[in-house]
Amino acid sequence: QVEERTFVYLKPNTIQRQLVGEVIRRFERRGLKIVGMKMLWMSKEQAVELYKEHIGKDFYEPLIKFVTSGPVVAMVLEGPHAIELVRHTIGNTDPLKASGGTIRGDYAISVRKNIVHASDSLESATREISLFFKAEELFDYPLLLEEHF
Ligand code: YYY
Ligand code: MG
Repeated sequence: QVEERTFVYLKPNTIQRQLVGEVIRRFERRGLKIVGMKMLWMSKEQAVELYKEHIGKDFYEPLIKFVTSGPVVAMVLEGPHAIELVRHTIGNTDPLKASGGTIRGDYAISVRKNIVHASDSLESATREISLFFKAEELFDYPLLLEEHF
């Protein structure tokens, strides 16, 4: 089992739509461990750094404006193959392509406001976690139910 950590944040519309509990519940039900979590209002600088791979694309400016438009809930999730597992759990970027049963497939109607972000590789997970969390904000603890998953 490859234990991994991945970066996830619930986008501003998820807080506005009061879906925070719904979304976190799905990650918990999957068996993922929350090792860090906080509410924050992303600065323009943080958003630009997070989405630097998309600079210049047509959706880039509205994306930066949207993700800095209100508070978000950021977390680090841990588990076996957490990076890929979380990407499967959230579903396709485009809600039109996201299957029912995935978070985006069940709650999103627009690509930009697609509820949640998750790292897409080990490299991006490492980079994104360190962008938003200090080492002392992440916690190592046993999940007592781990043996049952
Ligand atoms: O990693 P993921 O969030 O699934 O998609 P990316 O291709 O990295 O795009 C980041 C972000 O940009 C996406 O969650 C919504 C927004 N976006 C958009 O508004 N329009 C697109 N055509 C593609 C992406
Ligand atoms: Mg991405």
